[in-house]
Amino acid sequence: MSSLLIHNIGMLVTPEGTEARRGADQGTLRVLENAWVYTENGEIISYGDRNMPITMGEKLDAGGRLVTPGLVDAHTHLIFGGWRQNELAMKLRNVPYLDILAAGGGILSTVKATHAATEDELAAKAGAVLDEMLAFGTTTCEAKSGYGLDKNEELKQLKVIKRLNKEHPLDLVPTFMGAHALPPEFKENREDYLKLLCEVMIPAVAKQKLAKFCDVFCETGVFTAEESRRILECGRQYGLIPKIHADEIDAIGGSQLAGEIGAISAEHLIVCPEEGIQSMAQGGTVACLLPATSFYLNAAYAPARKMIEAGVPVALASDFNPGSCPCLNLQLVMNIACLKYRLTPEEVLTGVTLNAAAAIGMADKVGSIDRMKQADLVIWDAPDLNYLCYRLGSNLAHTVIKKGVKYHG
Ligand code: IZC
Ligand code: ZN
Repeated sequence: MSSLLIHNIGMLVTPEGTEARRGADQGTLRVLENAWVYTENGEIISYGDRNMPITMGEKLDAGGRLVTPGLVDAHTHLIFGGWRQNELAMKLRNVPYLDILAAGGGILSTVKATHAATEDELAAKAGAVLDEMLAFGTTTCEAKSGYGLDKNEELKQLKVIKRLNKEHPLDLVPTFMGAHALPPEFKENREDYLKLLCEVMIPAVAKQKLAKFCDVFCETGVFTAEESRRILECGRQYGLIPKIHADEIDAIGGSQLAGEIGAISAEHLIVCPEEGIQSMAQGGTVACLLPATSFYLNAAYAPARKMIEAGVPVALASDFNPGSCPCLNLQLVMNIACLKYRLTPEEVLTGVTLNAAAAIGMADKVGSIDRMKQADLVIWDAPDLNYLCYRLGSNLAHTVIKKGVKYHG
């Protein structure tokens, strides 16, 4: 048995429970001063501010620092070949994201670079990204395919996710996103690609148990709301839980659809209309917001406050990808969520921990400091949560603990 007692915690801050927190509950945290956490075999056994257990196992002095749950990144496009730094000059000339895509660049250029890469190359590259994520305090991460757009190429990406989940300390949760763009060769026959998705790719992914979720880019020039419905319903028949990229650039019905079909989460929601918010509130959908993408696209910010007021649980994620957000730093996401969404530090912490875990079906295992959950914790170079959300641009993660094992400390 291995055990770890973290003591001399100046402030322990965490949301509580195994479900997404909405409304006023999103901003209600448990706060303990002069606290400790005791873990055994990678699980949280107990914590408190009194009656610290006497143990012969390993001890870690937190030095009076802040401790929170490990951060959960609920939305990443982790596996890809190449980068897209060549798009920066176009962005600076105000060429829109969807125009770059329509001209065969954007996602489609990453598709080419991903096809050209071997599984080993993709794993080495994404593994280095995961190392960096862990150093910034992320202990669980969702990862999408979607740069294959072809059965074997999509399976290749998902196999890399499966392999990294075994090899790397971070937990990875896989999402199939074959509906990320329409391959150019299907431009004149969209129906054939929809059939390929529903009749070939989704069944193959499900058979090999390579994904937990199915995601669609519901956007002008990509997939319509009706096409998205069809793909997500098909995925569900094969056991893949629906997720959707909705209202990122244009509101074409994605958020309404998310609530109607009971999607576990809807992502982006930059231009989410009132009806979309209501639909998500009714459908129990988590709004997974990506503030660093708004920053990077010089776009508007999702109406996060309205969502919280309407009882929609808000999660916050990086959207790490080579185009619209080449940033994996959830601390920066927390800063932007405070400053631009006007969320409180308490609401933000719930957004990057428990609600993010709920958005990827992991709220029973991670996302809070609760008994029997995984011992995923971060000791921050910060005295309290306000300080963590206030400092900008430094990595404040002091020690990152994943399943009771210490990293970067
Ligand atoms: O590669 O541009 N929005 N998909 C939808 C992305 C951004 C990733 C990309
Ligand atoms: Zn995305």
